[in-house]
Amino acid sequence: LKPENWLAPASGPRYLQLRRRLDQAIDSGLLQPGTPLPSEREIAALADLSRVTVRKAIQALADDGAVVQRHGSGSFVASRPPRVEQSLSQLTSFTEDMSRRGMETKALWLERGLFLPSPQEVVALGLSAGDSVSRLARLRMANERPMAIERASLPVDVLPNPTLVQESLYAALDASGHRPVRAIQKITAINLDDRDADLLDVEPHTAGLKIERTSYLPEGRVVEFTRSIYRSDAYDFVAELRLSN
Ligand code: 16G
Repeated sequence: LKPENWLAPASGPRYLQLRRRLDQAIDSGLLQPGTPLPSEREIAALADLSRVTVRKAIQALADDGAVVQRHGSGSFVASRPPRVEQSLSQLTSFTEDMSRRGMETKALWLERGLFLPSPQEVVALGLSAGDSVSRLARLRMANERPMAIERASLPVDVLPNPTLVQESLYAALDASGHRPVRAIQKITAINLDDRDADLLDVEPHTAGLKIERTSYLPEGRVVEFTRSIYRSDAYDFVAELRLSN
């Protein structure tokens, strides 16, 4: 472990700078899960910081779960849950994706019912004056870990009773013969606001992935307009590209 790899200058309080550097060293694999951190004394000497500052940085990493402190034997890089590799070429549901990986899904409902549509929903779903909209907002979890916040809007005739959706929206749409067959998805990088960061159990202002999915029925009508926020530390989105001729 060469100090020049992880002790570049930065701004802010010194213990936070050090914490960020160590975090980056962990993220990049320079410090591997399960391996010990250098001792407080070594880090203090390498980084030219006081031991109090180093202790504060390590404590902050421990509070985040990035390192584990073992009494008498120092601090170790915590093991991280594996990232999910999600294909962008298949129109699947969260429940299907997670169960295929043998992961347990859970939903925490944030909103579920019929509402007056926002102008954005009117446009996205092609609603007429006076139409209501069926809304489902959920925090989605896999193996007890929050993965994404999803806010789905659907035309009422497609989903007249959102409160009847148990866990999987697509299972409900399957059952009523409204399963989408095509979707357009847009991914945008964002910084999480305090509320979403709290729900996803990450630091405020962490990077997140905003994903908008508009799904269509075979006859071309929009069946779903969903705005999701996915954890950027939990997902890799993968698409297969082919040479077009
Ligand atoms: C996925 C979709 C979401 C869809 C949901 C249905 C993305 C970004 N979003 O999470 O649009 O509503 O699956 O899942 O992939 P469910 O059937 O488990 O409710």
